[in-house]
Amino acid sequence: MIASWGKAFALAMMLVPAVTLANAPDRSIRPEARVVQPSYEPVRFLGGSSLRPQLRPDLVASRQDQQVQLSTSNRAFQRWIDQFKRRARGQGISQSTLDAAFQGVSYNTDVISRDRNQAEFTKTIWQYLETAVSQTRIRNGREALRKHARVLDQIEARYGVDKEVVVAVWGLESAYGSFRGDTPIIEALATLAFDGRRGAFFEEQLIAALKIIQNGDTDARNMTGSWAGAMGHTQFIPTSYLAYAVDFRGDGKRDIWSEDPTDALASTAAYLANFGWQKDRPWGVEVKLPRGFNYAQANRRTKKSPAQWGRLGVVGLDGKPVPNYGQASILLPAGAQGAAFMIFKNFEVIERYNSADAYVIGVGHLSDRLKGRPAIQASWPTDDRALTRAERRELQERLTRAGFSTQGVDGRIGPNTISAIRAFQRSKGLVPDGYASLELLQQLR
Ligand SMILES: [Ca+2]
Repeated sequence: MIASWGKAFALAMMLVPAVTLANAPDRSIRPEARVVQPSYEPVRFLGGSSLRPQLRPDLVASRQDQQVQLSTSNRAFQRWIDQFKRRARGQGISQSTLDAAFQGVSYNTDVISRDRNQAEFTKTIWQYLETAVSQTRIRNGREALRKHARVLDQIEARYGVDKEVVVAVWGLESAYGSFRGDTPIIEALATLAFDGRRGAFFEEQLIAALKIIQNGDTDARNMTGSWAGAMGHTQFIPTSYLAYAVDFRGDGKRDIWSEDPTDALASTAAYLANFGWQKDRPWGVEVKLPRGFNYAQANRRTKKSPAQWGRLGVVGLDGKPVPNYGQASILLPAGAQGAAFMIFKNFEVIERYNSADAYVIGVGHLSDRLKGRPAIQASWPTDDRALTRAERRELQERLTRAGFSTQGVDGRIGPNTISAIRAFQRSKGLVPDGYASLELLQQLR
């Protein structure tokens, strides 16, 4: 989800389940945002696939071996729960909370197989946006704005976060509440904590989930969500819930699980407000770059006022300098061949929810469409496709061998790889946009 796991999960709201490319638009819980990294920041893959170890040998063995493995796991799991309960009591969870929460909990093989089988193939930004900001999602979002107009206005007034942005998050996280997840959270988190891959993270989430139950906001039976622990209409993970969820009506419960989305939407607004949302300011605007633009400046670390960018020839689609919405950088999510955006402080605020560029653009653009603003105007390089993980590794190996070191081969297109790509592009007289395209890989072959 974010550059480093510690920071990532401390700040992020949620985990993203793998969603396969075969999903029809708008039926996914949320569109897969693990887009091939096109921009100028570390890749911040949602599901952490970049840090994912290979399938364990014991789970790629024959079916029979798997069954043996799983029954062993369940016995070991029950022993782990006993030890975990001692640790939980040390953190203030009562015996009665633990007894109630762990009633009927067993090793959940479905959670593990989902955790292990995240997609190798990723989407390009335009494929992602086709689903994330589809006509259906726009239409349903406008309907949600109408249906919940009163409470959304109240939430906007209290937290100063544009209601269309709150609704856009809702639309991407759960298709406006349609897919909130029905996996029992305690069982899922306990299974993931026991499993050990990112075990410390999931144990922290499990403790947080137990605190939520102990506080009386909900009970274990109602505490459901995604297989990876994200809960409710806007998919809060337990630690984010404890830190940021709100009880909007003051009925004593922060209820993000119920059919009524009020607390979940208010919690989302509170979260975005906490990280400095600037009301009525854009996340970003589509811009035109001048001929001869210095692509090395399309970099998250390079910030200028819209007027300064205007003097360099970077203007809005109307040909005029962009209004002064504050310091901005230029983002090219598909390299020099696709749309260009001037992005502002609110881009960074949405990143606190989920820091994949594609997700932020998806939320931002969906919110624009809900405000009646136009579609993205530029065309995308649709002949291109996203590199697979194997191809990203190959790209790094070949760049490094050609004398453009990527400082390691991990299949993640982070700042070192982007710098190496730019250096290679410059050496070949190509546009140094740092974009990891298939064409670039073919040139290296
Ligand atoms: Ca409430």
